Amino acid sequence: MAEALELALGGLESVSPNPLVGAVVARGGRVIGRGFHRRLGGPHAEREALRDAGNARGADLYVTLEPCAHHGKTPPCSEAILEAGIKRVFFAAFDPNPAARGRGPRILRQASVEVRGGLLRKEALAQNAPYFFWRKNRRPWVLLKWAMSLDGKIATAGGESQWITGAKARARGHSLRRRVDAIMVGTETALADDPLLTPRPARGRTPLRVILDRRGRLPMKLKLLSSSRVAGRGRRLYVSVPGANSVRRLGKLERSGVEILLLPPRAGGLDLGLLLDELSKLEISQLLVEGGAELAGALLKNSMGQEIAAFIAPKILGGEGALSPVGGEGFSKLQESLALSGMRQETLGADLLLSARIDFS
Ligand code: AOF
Ligand code: ZN
Repeated sequence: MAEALELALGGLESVSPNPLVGAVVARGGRVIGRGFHRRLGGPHAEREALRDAGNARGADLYVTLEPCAHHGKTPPCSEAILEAGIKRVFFAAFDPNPAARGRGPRILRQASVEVRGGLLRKEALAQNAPYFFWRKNRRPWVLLKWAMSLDGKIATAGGESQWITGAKARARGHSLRRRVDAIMVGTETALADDPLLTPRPARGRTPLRVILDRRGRLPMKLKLLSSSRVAGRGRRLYVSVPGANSVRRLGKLERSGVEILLLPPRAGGLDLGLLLDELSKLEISQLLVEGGAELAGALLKNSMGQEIAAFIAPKILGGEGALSPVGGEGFSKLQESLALSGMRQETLGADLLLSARIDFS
């Protein structure tokens, strides 16, 4: 099962909103087949491992998620397992997908396959934390990313931010973009950076790009709001409130291929909870937030952030007026501050990536 968990990671940049799943076929304690779910819409891990094994009659199957029994984009794994003549199935975690949950194991048991769940369950839950979170809460797992100097600034006092970190760190940022279903920025960041928000180099799919503009302030010449010739392929979603944009402006956005979401107005900012509900309905299970400070502050203050990826450059920017990554009111009491755990570090050239998950129940 440990090997199946390792294999599952092969799908990190290509399966979301599906979970990462790995599978191993073994006979007499020897591995005879390996597989993982490679890409959204592609075969499930079980089928890949069974195909790799060739003849799997009488063998055992280890899989990190319960085998499905439903017809989705692919046929049920339970059928493939029965056809292959697998004798025992070990799986790590139940699948919270209402179309799946418990059905596969039940069907297999009825056909006299021995089925045992819960092997390395904790590890499997941690590996697919975003997937389980989305299924349970019907809100995307929110990963907040920023790049800052060693003294915690995301821009100079003069507003410059390109670039604080080096090429390796920025390439790692693009791999984070590939993992998620959508990437979002607030108004100030869209104005200051005029970002494209596409994973580069481009390979596979382009995540949905979400641009927030409550007051209808963003100029139409921004790359993200321009024609798809400039913005690149892939869906874009412009979020505002009714009345903030003229009908003409909205029409122009639509002609540029931008989709529009108008949320009911709310004092003090966009209704981010409602926005996350809407994104979840669009099958956004993981959302990467790339700034700015105000948006990060609002999300974190309202328990809408689950993970942080902080790139840190060995530079000092200084300046009281220079922004730090999390704005807004903050937490005035230490006791109310957000606690994170599982902090991991990666060295990327001269820079560091620190990532951690926010503790929540
Ligand atoms: C498995 N093995 O490797 C994966 C499973 O649209 P489909 O056909 O790809 O089905 C997607 C759903 O199947 C997904 O939401 C989750 O419930 C389950 N994923 N199941 O048996 C796998 N990736
Ligand atoms: Zn399946």
